[in-house]
Amino acid sequence: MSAKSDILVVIPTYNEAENIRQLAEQLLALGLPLDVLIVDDNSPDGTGRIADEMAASDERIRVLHREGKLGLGTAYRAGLKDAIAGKYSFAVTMDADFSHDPCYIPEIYKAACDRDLVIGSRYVLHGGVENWPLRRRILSRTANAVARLVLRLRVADCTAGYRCYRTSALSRIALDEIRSNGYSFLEEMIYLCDRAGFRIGEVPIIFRDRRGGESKISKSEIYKAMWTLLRLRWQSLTGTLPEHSKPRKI
Ligand SMILES: Nc1nc2c(ncn2[C@@H]2O[C@H](COP(=O)(O)OP(=O)(O)OP(=O)(O)O)[C@@H](O)[C@H]2O)c(=O)[nH]1
Ligand SMILES: [Mg+2]
Repeated sequence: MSAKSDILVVIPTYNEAENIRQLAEQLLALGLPLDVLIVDDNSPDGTGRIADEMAASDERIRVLHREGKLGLGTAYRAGLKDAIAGKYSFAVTMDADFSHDPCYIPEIYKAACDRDLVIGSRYVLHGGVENWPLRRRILSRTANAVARLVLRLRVADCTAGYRCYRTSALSRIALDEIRSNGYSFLEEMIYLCDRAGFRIGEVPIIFRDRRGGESKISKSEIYKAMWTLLRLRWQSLTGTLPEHSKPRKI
């Protein structure tokens, strides 16, 4: 870890050999006080090896190797815990495939000065999605609308993975009690953050379809996300959510 870094950028990877080197280079070139943590699940395409090579030549890059594909949610959780343990002020999570353009990080970081969570948002004014097929657009819009409705969230983009968390606020979330291991981690996490009274902001981004490599999202992840929403609503109604995420008394 470099001595002065304020931000840990957490990048979960599974088969991102085509993207990871260029992404890390762009992040380091931003000129921000940031370190990069790549959480790789033993990618068969050698992403982990490329990440190791980069880590060997730049102390701002580290790699967390896991034995196999353990899911996006657990990769985020491991990265967030690392950011807390490493005493970074902020943890930024982003995809490795350039859907989340690093050029937005300075603005997200700026917005984070008076927020506990800032979302790189597709669904606020000036945000958007480019070159996604209609099917993906409809799916994403619907997933967001349902999440907002079921969880009563006012956030425009609840399923975005481009986020900046204030690590001191993260201590109010029982990370180990989050049950979603996959993509639905994003919905569960934002719900818990909202209930824990996080000051949530959104910065517009243009989301672009992945540059190289293949998608890992499957149909079962979509069903799991729906199930997660119902479970969270049920837990809320029955008062069985983790203690930390009870609504604030104002
Ligand atoms: N460590 C780890 N990373 C994962 C896993 N699943 C996905 N990822 C990474 O999480 C990020 C998001 O996954 P994507 O496949 O891009 O999912 P997506 O953006 O919904 O799908 P596309 O739009 O098709 O790219 C990428 O950086 C992936 O490499 C996993 O099981 N473990
Ligand atoms: Mg992607």
